[in-house]
Amino acid sequence: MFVRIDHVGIAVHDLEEKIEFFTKTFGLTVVAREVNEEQGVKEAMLRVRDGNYVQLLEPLTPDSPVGKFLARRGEGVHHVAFGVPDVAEAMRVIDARGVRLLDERPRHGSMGSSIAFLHPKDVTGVLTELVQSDHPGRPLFHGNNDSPEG
Ligand code: V0V
Ligand code: CO
Repeated sequence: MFVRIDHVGIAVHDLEEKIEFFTKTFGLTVVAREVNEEQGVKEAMLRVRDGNYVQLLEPLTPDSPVGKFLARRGEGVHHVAFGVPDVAEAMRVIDARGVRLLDERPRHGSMGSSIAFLHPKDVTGVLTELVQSDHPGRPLFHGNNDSPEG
C-alpha cells in the first residue's frame, strides 16, 4: 500500500533558522509553507525530488504533539510519512490488522494532502503518517525508481 516515502518530519525549535540550515547546507528548496492549527504546527516542505520531501516542524504551542516531543526528546526525527493512493482505504486495512489509528478520519495536511497518523507504539516506535495527495509535485510513484532525476 505504500508507494513512496513522502517525507521525513523533523521537529525544530526555530523554523526559519533550520530552513536556512537545510537550504544552505544541502541545496534543498522550500516548496510550501503552512500554519496548520489543527496539528499545532508551523511547517515547511523542502523538496528532495518530486514526491519526496523533508518537512520541518515548529510547534505552535508547548502542549501540541511537536511541542511535547521537543520538550521530551529535543530536536530530531518526529515522524515518517508514506504516500498511499487512498488514505481512507489504507486506514481501513491497517486498522483491521490491529494497528491503532490516531485519527478517525483523514485530516488536512501540507500542500492540500489528506493525512492520518498511526500510533508509534504499534509501529516499532516510529510515528507513522499516511499521505494521499493529487498535487502535481507529488506523483503517486516514479516510473523508474532506479534513476532519480532533478
Ligand atoms: C510520542 N511518542 C513518540 C512520538 N511522540 N514516539 C515516537 N515518535 C514520536 N513522534 C511516544 C512517547 O515517547 C510515549 O512513549 C508514547 O509515544 C505515548 O506518548 P504520550 O505521552 O501519549 O505522547 P503525546 O501526548 O505526545 O502523544 C503522542 C502522539 C501524538 C503520537 C499520540 O503526538 C499524536 O497524536 N501525533 C499525531 C499528530 C502529529 O504528530 N502532528 C504533527 C505533525 P513512552 O514514554 O510511553 O515510552 S503534522 C504533519 O506532519 C503535517 C501537517 C503534514 O505532514 O502535512
Ligand atoms: Co508530516
